[in-house]
Amino acid sequence: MSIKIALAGNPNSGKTTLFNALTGANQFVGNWPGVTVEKKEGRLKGHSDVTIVDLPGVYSLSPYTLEEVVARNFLLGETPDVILNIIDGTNLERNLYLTTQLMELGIPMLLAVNMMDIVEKNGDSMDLKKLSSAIGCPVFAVSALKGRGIKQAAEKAVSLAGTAAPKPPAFSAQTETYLSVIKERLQGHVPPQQFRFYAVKLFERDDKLTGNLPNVSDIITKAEEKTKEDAESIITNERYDFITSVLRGTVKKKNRYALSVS
Ligand code: BGO
Repeated sequence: MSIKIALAGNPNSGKTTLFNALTGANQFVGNWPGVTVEKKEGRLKGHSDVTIVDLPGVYSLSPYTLEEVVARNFLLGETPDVILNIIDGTNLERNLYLTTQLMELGIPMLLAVNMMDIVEKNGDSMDLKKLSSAIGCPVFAVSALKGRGIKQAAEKAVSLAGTAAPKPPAFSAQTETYLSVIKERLQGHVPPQQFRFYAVKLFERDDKLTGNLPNVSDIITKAEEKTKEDAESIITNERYDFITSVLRGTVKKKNRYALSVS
């Protein structure tokens, strides 16, 4: 059985370094269908049946850049077996924003927290067990540059194929109520494992993806009137609230005056 692993992460998270270390010379370069964005695939060293697809580096899965559209079309249309999400350990808060969206795709996933050599050099520490249980997927400390932890992370990624996907991030009860009404309307329109992703996208008025899906403007209007915020901001705030709760007690910075998260 062949396994496809999607490598996803922010620009500058170390994605290229990790991809090169995991695949070595076994790489094929092309273009994503219909666009001039470079597509790189490679065979995982020691596994002739495992392909790693290097997604464009993105901060979000919104419809605003070509890279984001390419990344999400692949994740939704090709449904890889596993997502290997690389995040920069020196900037967890910003990097986890993409993670909250990857968690909604219904695909097994793991996190590789990269740049751990810098984190350690700075004297900072993080409780990866806590991070793993808060996110609901395996977490590995790695240094792509030094080759530390990457083999273990890749082997774990292979073993996750066919297992359960993480639960999506929990939003406030009010927002969850809106999303569950939208999910009801999505029955029969998209695969069940993608209900959550599409429900959020419909709520955000992301019509690049949702043009032919049921109308939910009544729910959006209700939510916006109640919160006095636009729907897209409601979701962004929910994501940052989730990230704040995930990071609480997870990260210890040596210089407490530089603390962004405690
Ligand atoms: C330069 N540790 C450290 N210390 N650095 C890392 C690690 C790690 O674990 N992983 C990656 N880097 P990309 P994207 C650079 O290129 O893989 C470094 O965008 C430089 N270049 O070496 O390209 C990596 O694919 C000059 O750094 O990321 C690279 O996700 C001076 O992080 C950068 C200093 O990695 C981005 C760094 C000319």
